[in-house]
Amino acid sequence: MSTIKHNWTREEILAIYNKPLMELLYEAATVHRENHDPNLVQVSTLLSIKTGGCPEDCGYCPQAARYHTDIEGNDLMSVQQVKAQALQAKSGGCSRVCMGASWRNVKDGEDFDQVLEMVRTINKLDMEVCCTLGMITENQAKRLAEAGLYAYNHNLDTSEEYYKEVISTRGYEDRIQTIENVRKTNITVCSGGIIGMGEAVEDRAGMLVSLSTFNPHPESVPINALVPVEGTPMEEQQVVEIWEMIRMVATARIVMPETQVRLSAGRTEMSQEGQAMCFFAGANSIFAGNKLLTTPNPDVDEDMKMFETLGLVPSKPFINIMKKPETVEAEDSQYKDLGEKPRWTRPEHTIERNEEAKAKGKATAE
Ligand code: SAM
Ligand code: DTB
Ligand code: SF4
Repeated sequence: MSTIKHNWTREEILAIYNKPLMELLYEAATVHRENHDPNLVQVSTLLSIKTGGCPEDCGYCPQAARYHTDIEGNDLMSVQQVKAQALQAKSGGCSRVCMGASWRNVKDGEDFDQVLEMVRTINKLDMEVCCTLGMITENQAKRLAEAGLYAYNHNLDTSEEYYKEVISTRGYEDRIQTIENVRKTNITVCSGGIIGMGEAVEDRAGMLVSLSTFNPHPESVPINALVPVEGTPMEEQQVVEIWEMIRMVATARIVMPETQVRLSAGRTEMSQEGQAMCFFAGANSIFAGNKLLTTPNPDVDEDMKMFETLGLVPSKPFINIMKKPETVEAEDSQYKDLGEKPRWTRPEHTIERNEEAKAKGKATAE
């Protein structure tokens, strides 16, 4: 078994990322085999339970209200709608449903109560439930855990230094605080980031330093390739080369041997041969379904054919824990709605490309 190390430095990680590719692949595949069944892949489906109209200025995101993108916004879905979609995903071989909301942070109240009910409902379908709802407090994390949440996704997105070039409305330290709040419960942590936002290789290594110095490591690390969406500040970014994705996946695998490394956004631009190299390099989970949150994803049939060609088998839910989390009904909850109004950081420095995209959005709307 590989040793689990929590004090990786940027230099060590860069040295791994920049190895000759054949050496990097061999090393990553070896670590992968020592820690995982290389033929198993965990399949999640994404469900955008509340879409668009977000107050944040994340430079990559089509759901930020200030940019003018073509997406269709939606209020919070009903529990019944969520149940129907979860059942469909289950019959398609998905073991996990990941519900995303275009919120800066969770606010106590009716909407959050409804999300808790969605968590209970999916848990009862014997599926893993994941949520990505923005920043959460310790009490909110405990309420999600009590409802039966399996994982909470909260991405660091990039290095602490480059984060300031991407988002001005929230701080890196609040992202870390949220992950620490999740860690105070038995919910597993899903945290990763995006490559292809104009960051340097040093920033990719910096993000992996932040992730791999968490103790324990996140149970799941999504590696997204930026999907450049028209109207966002990053609309003109070049799509990342597959080689960069392969290097990022392999490096994440080596520095976090036991973690599920998730080949996430950007797969529509990748060939199946390219994706196969990512699986060889240690990726062992994906998002399946024709849509991510708002942007396209490969056809489910195509993915299933790819699995067949590669001999990959979708894993059953809860194989990484002893049993599925229990769910407590709302009326039996030991945690109250505290009506919290936490003061999450608002750095509000200026990011030129975000300001330009915002001004362009305003002009188009007028
Ligand atoms: N609002 C919540 C938050 O920001 O934490 C949850 C939803 S947010 C859309 C989830 C993640 O999707 C982001 O952290 C980011 O990593 C990823 N994402 C958003 N837009 C993307 C894009 N255009 N390309 C790749 N990944 C993207
Ligand atoms: C993650 O790291 N990637 C997923 C999930 N976690 C929530 C989201 C990708 C979103 C891509 C852009 C979109 O479809 O809006
Ligand atoms: Fe909002 Fe999340 Fe998109 Fe940022 S990434 S704009 S917080 S939905």
